[in-house]
Amino acid sequence: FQRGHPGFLKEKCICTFYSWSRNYRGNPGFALRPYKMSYREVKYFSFPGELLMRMLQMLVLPLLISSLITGMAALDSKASGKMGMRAVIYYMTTPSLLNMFPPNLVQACTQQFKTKYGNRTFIVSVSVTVNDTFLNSTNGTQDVVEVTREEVIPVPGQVNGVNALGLVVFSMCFGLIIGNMKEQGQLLRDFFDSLNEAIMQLVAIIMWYAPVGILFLIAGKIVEMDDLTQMGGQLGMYTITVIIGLLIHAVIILPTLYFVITRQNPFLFIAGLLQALITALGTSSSSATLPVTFKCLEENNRIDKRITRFVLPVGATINMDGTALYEALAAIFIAQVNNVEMNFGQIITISITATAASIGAAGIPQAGLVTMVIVLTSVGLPTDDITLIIAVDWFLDRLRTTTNVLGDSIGAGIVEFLSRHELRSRDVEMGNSVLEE
Ligand code: DAS
Repeated sequence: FQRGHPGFLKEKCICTFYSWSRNYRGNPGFALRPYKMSYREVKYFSFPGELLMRMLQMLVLPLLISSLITGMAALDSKASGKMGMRAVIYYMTTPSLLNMFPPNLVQACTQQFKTKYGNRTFIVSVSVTVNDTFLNSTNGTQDVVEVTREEVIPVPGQVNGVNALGLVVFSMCFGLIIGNMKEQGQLLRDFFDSLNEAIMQLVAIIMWYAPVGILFLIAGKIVEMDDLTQMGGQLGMYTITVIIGLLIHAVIILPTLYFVITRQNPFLFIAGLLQALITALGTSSSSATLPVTFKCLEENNRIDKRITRFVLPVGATINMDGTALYEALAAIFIAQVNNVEMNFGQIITISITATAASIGAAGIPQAGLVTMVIVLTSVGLPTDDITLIIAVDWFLDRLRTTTNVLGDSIGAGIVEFLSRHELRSRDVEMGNSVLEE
């Protein structure tokens, strides 16, 4: 770009940032050649972000097991039954609330996506940290790499290769059992309590590094993007529609629900979650953010540990409001692309299946893309049109994950408020038993 061209500054910043590269061909004028990072440089650049992802991911399974077991063990079956019912009702209502309006939102905001890409696959800048597929860049033009969904998107419902949902169910049952074993279960209860405490200490240490990791995670993605203007133009309206939907949920629906039930300031509550929301934005994984969500709720918002240890692991696995909205919007968008008119019944089907599909999505990057196949199939839409939206998914995944984490946290606040009587009576019982001893 010549001096004065709006892209000059951006191009100059990018090239200055990578000026050590052999591809930099500065010339006496101000024109700077665009720099294409090689695979190796993308790998090095994304390392600091990948390090944070791996550190958080290594904690997810031990934290999920220890927190659920200690949480369930701390409750008697009566209290956990009522609390569980409240949590499940919350999990079912929030995504349905959210999915009441996508059709109008899509009709209002998204213009018809006329130019279909045809059979060509996309120039997809897949994050190197997600898998080792990369783009061959030669002299500024890019050979399109055939990227199949299996390569790009991990297996649904799994965290670190383990079936998270199965682990959640096992931990809840095991926790309930040892919670009702009285003296016999005391050793196990103490063990899992200590394990949970130790993991939370580890989280506190990792959080010192988080700002650096999150910076590189997001910057690494932006740097890899080939042409923001190209993607923005074609999918801009769709992206704006999803962002508006997520914002309505995060800024209006959830805070209103929290205020109506607890009569407390929802934005003060959300302010205590900032670190967790930023981590969700950086990692695009509810599970990887789980340790930070625990820390924010228990330390900043003073939520009872017996609630967080029960609500958060289950919520991070099955309560995904952002994903439910995203899948509903994406399905309606793909219908528009194919000029398929959706009748009211089909739109309700999309909303219901999107809510159900979000339950099956795991809290890992781009899990929502996999379960979206369920939504598209339910209304007979072509599932391979997912590639139409995959190019912006790296960005929207971050936003919907942040909404998911916010939904889980607001749920913990609401369930704690509604369970305050059980918790208090449990404390009195514990107090009395200590006095008796
Ligand atoms: N990234 C998922 C999560 O962690 C959400 C999604 O893929 O839809 O919540």
